[in-house]
Amino acid sequence: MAKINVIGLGYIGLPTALMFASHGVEVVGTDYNKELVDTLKGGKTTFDEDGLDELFADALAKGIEFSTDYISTDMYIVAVPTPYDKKSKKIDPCYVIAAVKKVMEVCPKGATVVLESTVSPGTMDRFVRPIIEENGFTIGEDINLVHAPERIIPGNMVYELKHNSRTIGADDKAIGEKVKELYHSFCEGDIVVTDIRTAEMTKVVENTFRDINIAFANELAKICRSDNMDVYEIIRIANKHPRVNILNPGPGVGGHCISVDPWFLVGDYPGLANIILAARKINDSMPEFVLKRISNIMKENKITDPARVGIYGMTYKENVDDIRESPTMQMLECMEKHLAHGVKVYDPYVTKDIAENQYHDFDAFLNDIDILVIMVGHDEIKNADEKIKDKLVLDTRNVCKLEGIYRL
Ligand code: SAJ
Repeated sequence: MAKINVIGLGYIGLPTALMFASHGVEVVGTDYNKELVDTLKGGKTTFDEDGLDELFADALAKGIEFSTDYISTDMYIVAVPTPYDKKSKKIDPCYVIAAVKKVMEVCPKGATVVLESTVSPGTMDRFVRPIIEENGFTIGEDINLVHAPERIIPGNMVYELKHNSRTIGADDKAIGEKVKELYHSFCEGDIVVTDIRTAEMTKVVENTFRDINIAFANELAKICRSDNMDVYEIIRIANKHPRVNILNPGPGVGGHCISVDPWFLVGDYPGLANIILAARKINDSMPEFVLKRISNIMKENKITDPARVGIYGMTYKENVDDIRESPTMQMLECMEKHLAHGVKVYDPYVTKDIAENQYHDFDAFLNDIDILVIMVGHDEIKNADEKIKDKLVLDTRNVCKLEGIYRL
């Protein structure tokens, strides 16, 4: 079997590298972050995820290596971040470009470069192919190019890596089939081989579909709030229809995927991506909507001191430790602008001090507040009714079973 060099050991690259290694593929995982590589070499994983530690132990036993160097081999899997430029709304391919340039410095002729990172349609043509050609390689002869976008969901990554179906985009079907076989070393799902542009677009479409559907739920929440209707009861009943499946309203859409990828389409297809843009705006407006709810609840209960308000949950969703683009962090920023200083913050998954007035103990946090705002439905809060029953609760995730509390 091929020896592969996985570039980028973050939320996607690390589990993917471990999964390959634990299924008998020789793997070197590379990341430019020395501290991260040293942690992995020291036998520790770098984030929390169900089953990750067990997978790590297995991969270590099978001989996975970690390095800050790129190695010379015939298969590269690139899994680096792909943010968007906030002004142009287009993809910022700087990490992809840097990684592919580094691969070009060490790769032999005949190597296959697989990009796993989510990219806007056309990124491979516009940014990746020119780098390969500038290095004197002919694509299809000297270097094979593949796009194999990941589909795993944080919180259930290890399971989904194994069981999800996947897409592989390749110029050459035979190369696509070869890469498909490699992924089948661990992936039990169906693997579809197509062309690169289709694979790029399909991945972005999947996340955009979810963003639009969440935006619909969030818009319903706003409509229902404005006219005193119970959005949760309405969704619960509507979803009994065989062709209706409305998602959950919430305090906003965070994470590095769903809140980012739809912007690629808005940036590249202005004037065409209209529903997509509207959905992004609705989801981005939710942290401020929650802030207004808090302000009204404070007025209603004659509480004037923001320091009596406690924000529960800083991560972008439940039972993960990832705070990227999180609604809570956006709401805290918004509070800063409105000079609402002093709110208390707590998240059982965030152990580093990253916000003012952040607590690391649930009981101490509860002790110092009157209003509890649930921004993330971690398991801890789902099972805390007894502890929080004397507080004024605003539950933006509909996870609390107490009666008479405030909801979105
Ligand atoms: N959210 C809601 N209401 C819902 C569902 C989600 O408000 O009903 C919020 C979450 O709280 C979170 C955000 O949306 O803030 C996104 O969370 P998510 O669980 O929907 O998705 P991600 O970002 O963790 O992972 C997504 C997945 N894509 C799809 O489901 C189409 C995953 O399969 C992708 O691999 C991942 O993006 C990615 O890396 O692209």
